[in-house]
Amino acid sequence: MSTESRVILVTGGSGLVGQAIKTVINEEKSQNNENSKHETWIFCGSKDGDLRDKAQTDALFERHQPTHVIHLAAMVGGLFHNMAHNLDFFRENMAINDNVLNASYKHKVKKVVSCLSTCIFPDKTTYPIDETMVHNGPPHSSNFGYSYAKRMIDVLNRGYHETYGCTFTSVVPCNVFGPHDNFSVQAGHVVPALIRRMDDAVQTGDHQFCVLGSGRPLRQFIYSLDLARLFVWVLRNYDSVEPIILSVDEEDEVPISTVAEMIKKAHGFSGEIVYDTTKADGQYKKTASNKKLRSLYKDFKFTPFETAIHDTVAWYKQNREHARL
Ligand code: NAP
Ligand code: GFB
Repeated sequence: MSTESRVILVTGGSGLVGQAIKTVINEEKSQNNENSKHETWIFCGSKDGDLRDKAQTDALFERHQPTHVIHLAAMVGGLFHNMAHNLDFFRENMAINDNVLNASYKHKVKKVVSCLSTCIFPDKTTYPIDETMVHNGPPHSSNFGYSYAKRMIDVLNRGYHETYGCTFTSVVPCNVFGPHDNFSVQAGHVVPALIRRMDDAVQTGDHQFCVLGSGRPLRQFIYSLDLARLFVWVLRNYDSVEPIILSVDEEDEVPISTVAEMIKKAHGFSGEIVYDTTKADGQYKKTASNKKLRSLYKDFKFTPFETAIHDTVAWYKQNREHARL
């Protein structure tokens, strides 16, 4: 780890992953961690500049003069939000990504770490999925807009590296959840949506709780604070343009029904869980290999899924009034 002073701009810093990185960095600073002594961290949200707009993006970079960028800003949502807004997901994320990477190049940013997702891989594929498979076929139809926009980050990274030698890379998280998530019933991902809807059910004394879809699809889930620690590690230690998957192990994949049962247990909900199979399941599975990560960061310990669910439910109950709904 070098000791030159760094200014790290985190786009999307007000969101689920950005706030987790902020928590991790604050922990490091309180422990007087050697690494963070030379680092100034700036966490931005859309109020600091709408990154769909080129001039506002350039102004943000002019204002902060970052040496490094963690690029999280994006239009983000769960399955149902993607299905309803594929064009917006494509156009907004294409604009944001092109503006942020072009501003990074123009302001001579030494390194950019952007964010893909395991849901952007080809729908028809062999398993486990690995980093070489990003462009090997069309993504699942439910989120083709978001998926193609995210894949273009990888294309832009390779273009800026080939043309200008930029160190622009990307990480590929599996499904993320944790404090500061988007708990919107319509737009949120499955974990925050179930947490919020089951909390409502407890509050109203319902005896039945409806999970959308069959509950059979399989997902790998990473706790936002674990992802944050891995993101900071990538920023400080990983310099390849090739994407790197940041996911729990393949065998930690769980069906949605198990997620619902865990959230039920964390809420102490005594009612019955039923499944509305008239609603979409989305991708059945997107099992990703974390072998590359494990080969580079051998002793990383993931938070046990049940603990992470319990802590996220507790956070939501304590922050219900000002959580994103
Ligand atoms: P999030 O909670 O929805 O946060 C999105 C962030 O992007 C917010 O800070 C938001 O700012 C910002 N943003 C959105 N549109 C913007 C715009 N036009 N200009 C400037 N900022 C804008 O999302 P997240 O879950 O933290 O996702 C962070 C990254 O992880 C994204 O790139 C996402 O694709 C990726 N990812 C997420 C998951 C997951 O399961 N959540 C899985 C894989 C990858 P405001 O708060 O001001 O709106
Ligand atoms: O997190 P999620 O919305 O998105 O999970 P994906 C959807 C799965 O959870 C489907 C079930 O199988 C749904 O049927 N589910 C059950 C629910 N109840 C609910 C509920 O109340 N809300 C939601 N949202 N789902 C996304 C991609 O796929 O993965 C995005 O579309 C993004 O682009 C994200 O990348 C990480 O995991 O299916």
